[in-house]
Amino acid sequence: MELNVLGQDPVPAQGGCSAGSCGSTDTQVSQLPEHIRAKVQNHPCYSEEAHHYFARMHVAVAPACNIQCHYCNRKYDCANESRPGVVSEVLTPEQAVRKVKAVAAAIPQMSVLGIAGPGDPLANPQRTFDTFRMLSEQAPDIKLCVSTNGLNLPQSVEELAKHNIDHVTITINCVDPEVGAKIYPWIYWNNKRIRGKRAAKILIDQQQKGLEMLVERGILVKVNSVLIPGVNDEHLKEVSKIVKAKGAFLHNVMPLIAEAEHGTFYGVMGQRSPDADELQDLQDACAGDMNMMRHCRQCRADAVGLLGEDRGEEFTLDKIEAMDVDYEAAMVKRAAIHSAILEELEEKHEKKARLAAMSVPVIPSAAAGKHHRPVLMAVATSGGGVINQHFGHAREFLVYEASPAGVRFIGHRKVDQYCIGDDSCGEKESALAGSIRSLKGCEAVLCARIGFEPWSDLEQAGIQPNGEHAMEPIEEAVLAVYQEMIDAGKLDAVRTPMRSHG
Ligand code: CLF
Ligand code: SF4
Repeated sequence: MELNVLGQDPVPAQGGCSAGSCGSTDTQVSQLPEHIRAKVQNHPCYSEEAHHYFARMHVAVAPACNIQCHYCNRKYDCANESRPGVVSEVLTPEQAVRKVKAVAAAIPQMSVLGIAGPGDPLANPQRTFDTFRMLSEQAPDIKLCVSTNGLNLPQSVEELAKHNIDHVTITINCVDPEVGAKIYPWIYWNNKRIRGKRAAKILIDQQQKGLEMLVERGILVKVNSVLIPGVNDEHLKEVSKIVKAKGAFLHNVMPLIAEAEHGTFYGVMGQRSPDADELQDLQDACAGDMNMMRHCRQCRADAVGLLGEDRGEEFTLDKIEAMDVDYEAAMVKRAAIHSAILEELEEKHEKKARLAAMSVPVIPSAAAGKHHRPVLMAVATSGGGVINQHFGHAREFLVYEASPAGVRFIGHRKVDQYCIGDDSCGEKESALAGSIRSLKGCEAVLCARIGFEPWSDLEQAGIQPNGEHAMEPIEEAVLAVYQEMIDAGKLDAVRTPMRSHG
């Protein structure tokens, strides 16, 4: 059977165009200098567009950590890059390499291998760099990526460069030791435990020095920041300015997840997490200064697959042992699939550029000088940049904002999958209610199909279900629905300025 660009069986189109012919807004990537574009165009975290097509995987080879964060409990994965409350199985470097080759052969759109825990990768230099060294020798077509708290970064830059690691994430929650002392109770530095503001200052200095050294070497740096309401929320705007000025490529502000049952300091003390609006407001406020990542899924330290999906269960050690991997053949197939995806994206960029050159308004009424309020819409997709998922099968929805200025990606909302295709789900009703709650603020939900029951519940909640754009590119479908809402007179004309599109 012929595979589509995602290496999946093709899904019959229902009146739309082929997978990936258009996708999410990402004009920035197409405008980057060639050498940077080559680094980000197939990295699912560094390009919002790429995350619809390319997959990443993590290997959990780094158990130790050299600092303590108030949002972390060492029983779980490093919360600087991962969702707290998740425990990943630690692998040896040899097991990790076997796993990467097995996954890369089975999931041809896998483009990046990251080490992000379960502790801090650079606090486990031997295990981390052994893994990178073997991979660069045995799987040279895979991009290597690492995420760190930054304490050991300056002394690791040389080694990172040696292994051709082009992408480094540093978690920077503050640039002021006063703020830092409220986030980090201690660090372990030069064989001593150091506490309070002194500890925070050392950590901040190391992070900033590491950032400068990486930028100097042309390594792309993403900065992660955990948004902790009342602790660093206002302060993160300054963090964003400073890291941008020093050359960071991307800023990823992630919401604090603090649950008492995780046993973290913040969880136990009742520190609250930000809601979706607070997160978006801060991302918008920072966006004036730099590119913001809004599609982070706070993955596990052993995550496998497209962002938002986790196929780790298919690649447990016993299953990998039983797999017969011909990596040379897999590389050939992967190269063909990757270039097919990139060709499609290139066509999409060219089409967008042509329309922009013709000054065609995205919404015709905008040309007539009419203003309409922006609308949030949720989309069910399993990848490929198209609307291709059944409402009841979605574990998350992507949220887009449509306005006369166009469509922009806002973020994602996780939901409990309420329909598993049979009658075994006794929790169906409450899970559906949970899904509807998580779509708060959205006025429409676009999916490939939807049943009668959720349809009427969504309508009652003021969210219009729409299954008419199945297999269509997301952005085009969102714009079409927005236009339909305008035509139906559902959007009041407003004279207030639009929210800025940073
Ligand atoms: Fe992994 Fe991180 Fe590399 Fe991506 S994840 S090490 S940069 S390959 Fe991505 Fe996952 Fe968010 Fe991380 S969605 S948690 S940002
Ligand atoms: Fe936990 Fe990661 Fe912080 Fe270490 S750096 S304490 S593993 S969240």
